[in-house]
Amino acid sequence: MRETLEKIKSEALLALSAPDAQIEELRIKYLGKKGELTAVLRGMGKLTPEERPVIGQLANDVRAEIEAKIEELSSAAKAKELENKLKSEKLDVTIPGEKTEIGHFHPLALVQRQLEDIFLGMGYSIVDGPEVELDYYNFQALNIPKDHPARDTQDTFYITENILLRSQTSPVQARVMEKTQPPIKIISPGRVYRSDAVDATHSPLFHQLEGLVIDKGITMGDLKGALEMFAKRMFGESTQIRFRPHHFPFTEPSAEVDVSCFLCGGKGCRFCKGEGWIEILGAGMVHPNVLRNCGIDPEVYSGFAFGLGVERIALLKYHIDDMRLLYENDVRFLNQF
Ligand code: 2NL
Repeated sequence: MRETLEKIKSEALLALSAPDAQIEELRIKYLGKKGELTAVLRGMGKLTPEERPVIGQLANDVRAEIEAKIEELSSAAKAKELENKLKSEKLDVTIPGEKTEIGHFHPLALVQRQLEDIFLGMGYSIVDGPEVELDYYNFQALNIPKDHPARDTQDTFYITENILLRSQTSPVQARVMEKTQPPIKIISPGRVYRSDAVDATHSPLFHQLEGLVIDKGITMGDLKGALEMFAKRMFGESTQIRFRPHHFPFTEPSAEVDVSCFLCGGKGCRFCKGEGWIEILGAGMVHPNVLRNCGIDPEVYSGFAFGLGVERIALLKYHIDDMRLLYENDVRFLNQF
């Protein structure tokens, strides 16, 4: 029996030291329940009482030695496996990252936000309203009845006879006046629509920002002060403004407002076409009919209103000569902002 044990030991150790040794298979072969060593231990009953502890001790020693060898081999294999994994999955933190393109605001959005910031800073609130609007709020409430010639210059898209795409953002303000008594101090930026053919300065969809201030004792002086402050914040502290008489159905008196050219300072250059002045908006004192239509007593309250085209301001600010560039979404153009 002693010889059998020695033989198992030397055979097992030899098999385990082969470079391609299948460790798990060998463990089962020598140490498993049906393995060779177990078979020897089963035969221990036939030994004499003197032999039994000696052989038992030897069998345990053989098992321990084989187990130690297996343990040594499998931890070496595990270490090797880890080393391979670390090598093949190595992360090189010095490789330059892949660039992710991050979007940014469209030039029109940039200008609209700048305009909003200026008026927010002057105490105005921003209001929103529907783009699909009733003829009543878009025209009638604003002193433009069904047969008025201003309907031609503001021709828009009709959904039905009385529902249309708003041609200005004033209907938003008419709705506010109808619901709230003064003081009112609001701006309404947003999309507006006109039935215009596309060219360098026209588009059937564009953006407006209108302002409305109503309170007791509001005068043309307040309008001039507000627009002068706006012009200086938008175009620079040295900017001056000029009012030219005009006509709008919803204001009386009405004016078109120019700013001194922010490139030549008013001397006249190619940018302002030698004029020294650049038109930027329309304005006036809110017509008493408009106040009355919206439930505000013109004997008690007065107010001013103004409206500007966001595209026009963007073209001026960025020296863009064709409005279509703002809508084509060519990234070569957009990336410049
Ligand atoms: C322009 C300039 C303007 C207004 C818009 C307005 C709004 C209300 C009452 C009175 Cl609720 N007026 N907005 C006033 C003057 C000019 O826009 O060129 N529009 C065609």
